[in-house]
Amino acid sequence: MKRMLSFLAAAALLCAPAAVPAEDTEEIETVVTVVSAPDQTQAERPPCFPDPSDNFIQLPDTENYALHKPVTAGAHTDVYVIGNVNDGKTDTYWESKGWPAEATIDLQGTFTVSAVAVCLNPSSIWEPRTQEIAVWISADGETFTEIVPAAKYGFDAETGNRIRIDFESVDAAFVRLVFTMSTASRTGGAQAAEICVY
Ligand SMILES: [Ca+2]
Repeated sequence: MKRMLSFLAAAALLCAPAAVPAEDTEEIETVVTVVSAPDQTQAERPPCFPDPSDNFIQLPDTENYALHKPVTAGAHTDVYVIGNVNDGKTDTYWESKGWPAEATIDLQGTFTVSAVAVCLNPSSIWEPRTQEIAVWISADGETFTEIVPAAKYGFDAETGNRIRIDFESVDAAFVRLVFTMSTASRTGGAQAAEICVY
């Protein structure tokens, strides 16, 4: 019993808050140092980290004559209407229903053009694929002339999921891209997030 009492006494001592003599407490001054950070308006990358966009197919930095212009095509799949193809956003796209798939852009004026670009969503969830494309032009929207015969172009997120077709400068009021094939597994038609004309 005596042993039990001493054990309880020891336990009570251990659990009791330590008494701090009043004269030992002293206010500790809080020191705050404010360090101003340099202004940063965009993400910065250390030079030793490669920028994935360094591998992207470069597009002309001149005006894209196709942007927001009237565009027509045949049947489309689901909600993927042709108007998505020149709204300036790579997260909206056109998907044709079947082949061949023609997208005709009315440039609303005659322009000297020398390149077109076809872009998909740059995200790597878009599987690499090959699409076969020809380029036609017209002065009046009725008579079209083929200026670049059908050829196969590889789309890959590694290179920006876009392709560029350059050709001899020519005056055009309408530009038509004719898609005749795609190797993408989950589509029965052409796909393009943006068609650009330079
Ligand atoms: Ca788009």
